[in-house]
Formats: sequence, structure tokens, C-alpha cells
Amino acid sequence: MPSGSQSPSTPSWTLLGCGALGGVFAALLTQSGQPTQVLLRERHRATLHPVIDFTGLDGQHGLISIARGFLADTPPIRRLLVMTKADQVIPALQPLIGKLDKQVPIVLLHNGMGVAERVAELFADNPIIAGVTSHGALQQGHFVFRHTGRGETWLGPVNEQGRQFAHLADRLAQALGQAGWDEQILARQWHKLAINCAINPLTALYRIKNGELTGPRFADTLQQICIEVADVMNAEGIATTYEELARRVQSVAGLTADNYSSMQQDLEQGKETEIEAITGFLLAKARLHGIMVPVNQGLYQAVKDRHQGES
Ligand code: KPL
Repeated sequence: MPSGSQSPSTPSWTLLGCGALGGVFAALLTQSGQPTQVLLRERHRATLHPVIDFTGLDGQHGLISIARGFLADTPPIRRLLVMTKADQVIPALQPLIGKLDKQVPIVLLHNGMGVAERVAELFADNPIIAGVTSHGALQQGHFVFRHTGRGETWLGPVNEQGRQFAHLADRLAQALGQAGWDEQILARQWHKLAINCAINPLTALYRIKNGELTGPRFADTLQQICIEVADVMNAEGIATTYEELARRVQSVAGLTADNYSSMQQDLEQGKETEIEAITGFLLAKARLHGIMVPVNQGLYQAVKDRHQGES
């Protein structure tokens, strides 16, 4: 049976990647009445947790029952929501190549860029949808998650088939409070990339919360980062100015002031970071256009060195 064959009991959403943000989305989708199953790695089979321990933005704490599944068991899938780290998207989807029913939309929600196009090649018949989100999330233990910041979420089509799935934004909005559909999702992905290029490496390297970037200490560095990113974005045909990017960075750093960025959390825990899909993607595009991006290049190298030194 292909993964995707459905019956009325097929969960509304199937989630691949139950990290901090995945766990929070799984809890919020379930709370909104949209049954969600989480696909787990084989090694978790023996230690199945029947519930997610979830704390919402209002501090309300509860245990939420969520269906668990394993790819090896070819569970029925209605909509696939992929919330792994950028470098894990392709490995996580690999077992589904050639097996996923071609009607099933694949929604990709990860930091960084360059992955969606590869997924669209591997799943040429499926609707592919890319998204950006700025919700804050924290994983505090095994299946223990806390929603730490209300953000915005936007979805948009990566391929032609994806264009018919604007209603998925409404489904997400039921769970998140807001979610929108944007045919020009590439521009939103670039703007999110700019925010991640600025906030993630600095907070990770200096071991600080996002809010510390709103003070004068990092003003010059942030300005340089934004000037370089704006140059590359303009060369890519995404019209912007460094002032606009700097404003957005300050706004997100302020709204998520009390959060540690995902890269800060990854480096602190000795995990692989998303630097390749974030700053690495920017550097590759800069090279293509012959644009110098020395500040971003330095941050990229420093994050790589720190990870290597600590692992
Ligand atoms: O996307 C984020 C991340 O941490 O990866 C931001 C928006 C910077 C919030 O922390």
C-alpha cells in the first residue's frame, strides 16, 4: 500500500520531525481538533511516549495524546508536514520516495533555503509547499515542549501542483491563530533567511538571547550583515534595502527577546546547526553573483569552527 492511501480515520496531518517547533505545532494542531500523527525514528519504537507534555504561551500546562507512527509501517498520510532541521529533510523523506501517494501535499517548514527545490525534484508528482514561521519553541525534555513566542506563518507553492493548496494556510491558522498564503513565498523565504543570517550566528557564538541584539553592542555588525544580505537579495531579484532588513531583524529580535535562537540551542547541545542552509546558502548565492560578503563569511566559519571544536 502506498503511504498516502487514506480512510476516514487518517489523521489530518502527519508530522516528520518532532524537535522543539515540530512538537509545539503537533500540540497546537491536535488542540485545534486536527488529529496529528508524528512519524518517529525506529530507535524510538521501544520507548514510545503516549503523550506530549506541552506548555502553551499562556503558561497552561497539559498532556496531549498524539498518534505515533513509523515509516516502516507505511501509515496512511493525508498531508505531510516536514519540520526537521534543513539538513535532515532529504534523509527523512528518503524512505517515502516512490511510495508516497502523488495526491499528498508535502509542506516544508524549516530554516534556510535550497532544500525545497531538491524535494520538488525527488517528488515531482506531489504538490510541494514551502513555508516560513517565526514562532518560538523550546524542547525541555523527551517530548516536553514549550511554546515561547507567537510568530507569523506563511505558506506558498514551490511547484505547479502546490498552487491548489492555499486552504492549508487556513487549517494552520485554526491552530496557530494566524497563517497566510503567499504565491511569492520565495521573497518571504529570503526575508526569513536575512533574519536568520543576522540573529542565529551571533546569538550562537556569543551565547546570548535574541533580545541582546537590540542593544548598541551589535549595531555595527548587524548593519554589515544586513548590507551584505541586501546586496545578494537584490542581485537575486528580491528588491530590498539594508534598512528594511535591519528593521525586520530588530523587530524579530525584540519580539523573541527572551528566546534562545535555534542555532544557539543547537551549538549549546553540540548538535549539527543549520548554518549550511542559512549563511551557507547566502555565501553560495553571493559567489554566483561575484558579491563580497566578508562579515557573513566570518560568522559562517566561526560557527563551523565552534561546532567542530565542541563535537
Ligand atoms: O527562526 C528563528 C530561530 O531561532 O531559528 C528566530 C526567528 C531567530 C527566532 O529565534
